[in-house]
Amino acid sequence: MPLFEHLLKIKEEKGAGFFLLLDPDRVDGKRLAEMAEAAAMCGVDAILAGSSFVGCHDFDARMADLKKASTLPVILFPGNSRQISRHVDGLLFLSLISGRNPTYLIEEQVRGASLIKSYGLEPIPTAYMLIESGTVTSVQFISNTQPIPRDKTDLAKAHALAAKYLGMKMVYLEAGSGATIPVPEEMITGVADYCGLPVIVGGGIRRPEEAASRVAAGASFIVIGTRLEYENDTRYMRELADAIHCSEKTTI
Ligand code: 1GP
Repeated sequence: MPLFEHLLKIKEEKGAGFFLLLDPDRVDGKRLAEMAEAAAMCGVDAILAGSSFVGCHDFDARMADLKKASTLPVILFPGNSRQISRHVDGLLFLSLISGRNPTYLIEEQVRGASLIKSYGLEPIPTAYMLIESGTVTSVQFISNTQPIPRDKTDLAKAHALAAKYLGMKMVYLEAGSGATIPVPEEMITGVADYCGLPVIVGGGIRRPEEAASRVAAGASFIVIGTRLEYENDTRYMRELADAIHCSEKTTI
């Protein structure tokens, strides 16, 4: 089954999906494999791999090891065109549409497209929107773009609708890795209802209640990285999975 269809099925069957973000720049190889194995037993639905805008030198080999250790789909979440590996199930083909920096709107995509084709990877066109979260995040600093203010739901809605009309398949509302405060529920509801695309929400989500309230607000997928990165806390991973899968949606 194509990756995007598989993700839609998860959303349909469980209400929402849980993506564990693993960043090979921040987690060593042994730990990546351990976490990938644990994830499958703890209710995680897919692994997102990548994210740092820097990129480690042996990225491809790290992805191969990660894929070998995982029974879950491994989805690339590339920070740039150098973070493309053949050893994955597909990728979020991101465009940073909240910003006005052509490098992350289209240039990196042009650089990576032919490699994606030659590897036969499934790209999922995804509108990546950075949302203000209390501090300057790495994405904001490296991309040199302004996040959408957290109280400007209308602006987020307009960006998401434009993305839909451009043919994008998903929206990613990103507060930034390690964000002080996650994306507000009101914005998630506004965007999900208005554009009707599946909404991925990530950045600064640490507690099961925070994940559950984002699902209740209309998120289709929750991304959690930092909170699970440094400890081998499988019980907590399971609690987060339960919160994401059991939440009642209040909107869509
Ligand atoms: C970052 O949305 C992801 O790109 C996850 O953020 O590391 O804060 O969980 P955290």
